[in-house]
Amino acid sequence: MSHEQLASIATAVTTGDKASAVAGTQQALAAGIEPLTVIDEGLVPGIREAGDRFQCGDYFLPNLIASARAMSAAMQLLEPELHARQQMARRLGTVVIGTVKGDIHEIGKSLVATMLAANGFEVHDLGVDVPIERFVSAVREHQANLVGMSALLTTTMGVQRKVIEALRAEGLRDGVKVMVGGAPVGEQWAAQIGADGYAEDAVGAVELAKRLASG
Ligand code: HCB
Repeated sequence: MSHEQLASIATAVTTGDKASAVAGTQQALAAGIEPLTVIDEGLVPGIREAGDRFQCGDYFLPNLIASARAMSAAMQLLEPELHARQQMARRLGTVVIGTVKGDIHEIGKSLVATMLAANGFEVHDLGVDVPIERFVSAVREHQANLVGMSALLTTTMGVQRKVIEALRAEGLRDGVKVMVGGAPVGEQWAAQIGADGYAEDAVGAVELAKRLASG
């Protein structure tokens, strides 16, 4: 039964059916399915399928936008649930996070921000299309010890390197750990640009952030 529910949530996201994505998510929560399972096995496969259809020309931008809206609406229901399930017993560190300049992909970055906050980090979410200097000023302003950067486009991933260079030029690099993520990014890229780590998903980002904050 739960597998069917998750599959229909995925279909609702892929087809941009916001009402069904929201209703399906409500039903899944009422049936006791964990919010992370709804994300990992319903929403994420649904949005990835939309991306695949876009890539091969079956979908156009309005389809992708409709899918993203359906996913975001469902995420709004899940975020308080994610928070409610975690104990924010202690502050593990202060994180500045954003999607880099030129890139407006928000869903993954926001999910990572939510999960970090739910796991005891103080999170300053700078949003999307964040200028290099805004990352730098936010690190200074909040005395952050972690920076999270998201980039979903091959054309914007280079900005992650520029932010690291800017942190170095401003004398802030030694005081912060930098983690990167996003579809075109990987371990090798992280090493290449001098980041401290890469995370594939939000759960991995929490583990990485904990490791970096304690090291
Ligand atoms: Co967009 N888009 N898009 N898009 N989009 C992608 C990314 C493509 C791969 C689709 C494709 O062609 N297959 C492609 C990029 C190709 C490339 O560069 N290699 C693409 C393109 C081309 C574009 C436009 C250029 C399309 C156009 O205008 N012609 C345009 C770019 C606009 C811009 O940014 N300047 C565009 C626009 C859009 C929207 C607006 C329609 C919409 C975003 C809406 C929004 O976010 N509010 C959108 C979407 C939804 C996607 C796909 C379908 C899904 C992205 C997503 O939300 N995934 C995506 C296809 C794909 O990724 N497979 C497609 C789900 C989340 C949960 O995963 O990977 O974002 P995530 O995040 C993970 C993970 O990476 C990690 O944890 C997250 C949670 O698990 N993580 C971090 C992320 N950030 C981290 C930071 C850390 O520190 C640590 C871990």
